[in-house]
Amino acid sequence: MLEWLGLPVAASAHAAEVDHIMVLVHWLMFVLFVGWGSFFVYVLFRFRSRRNPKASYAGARGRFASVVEAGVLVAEIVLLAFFSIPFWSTNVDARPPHHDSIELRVVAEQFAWNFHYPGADGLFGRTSIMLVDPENPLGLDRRDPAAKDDITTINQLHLPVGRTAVIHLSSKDVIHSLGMPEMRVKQDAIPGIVQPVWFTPTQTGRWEIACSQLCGLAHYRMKAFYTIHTPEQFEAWLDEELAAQQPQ
Ligand SMILES: [Cu+2]
Repeated sequence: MLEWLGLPVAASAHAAEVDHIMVLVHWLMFVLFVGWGSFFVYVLFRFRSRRNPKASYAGARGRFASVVEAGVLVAEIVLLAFFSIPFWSTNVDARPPHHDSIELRVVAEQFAWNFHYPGADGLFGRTSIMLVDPENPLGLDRRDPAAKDDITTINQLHLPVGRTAVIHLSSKDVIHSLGMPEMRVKQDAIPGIVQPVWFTPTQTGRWEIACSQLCGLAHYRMKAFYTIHTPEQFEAWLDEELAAQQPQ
């Protein structure tokens, strides 16, 4: 079934578990589709007007229908209680320990993705809406000491492989959605809310981030690229960006 779904490469630690749940859901849907489809064809034949000129007002008799419905209900409860809810509590609710993760801010806007890395001090510099301009879409205050080593990028996200990335996701204007199919990550970015999202990339590569929420006329071109580097490549990239972005 997994091959039939044609999913993109699974490149994060929790991806296999998401795929497993998707496979189970698709099996259930497949069984329901075949079941309902054959029942529909049977009913067309069995209750054709030639043999049944007068409608039956009594409806179905027997317990078969209720047994099947109870079966579907049990399958759905099993999927929720034994797969989805445990997955959610271990991968979404349980926040990873702070010390070995890499934290960054992602701020969506019509129609671009802004990325903000805290730099070596681990502190995000002050941002202010008053400082937002086309050159400084995040409104980062470079006079703030914590902002000295901050790195900002537009539509280019870089992360190291094997380290948990914790993204603080927000939006400047309307609801957008951070879609990273290869990481099996999708999270709405909502104005006024900072939503944490985390995942651990397990493969290096370069893929696309798509805005997954219809957010305006140019929604279709609100895309960014994300690169998963080896740790050495990532450090080299950080150094290079820091040197390039130092205030003159
Ligand atoms: Cu968008």
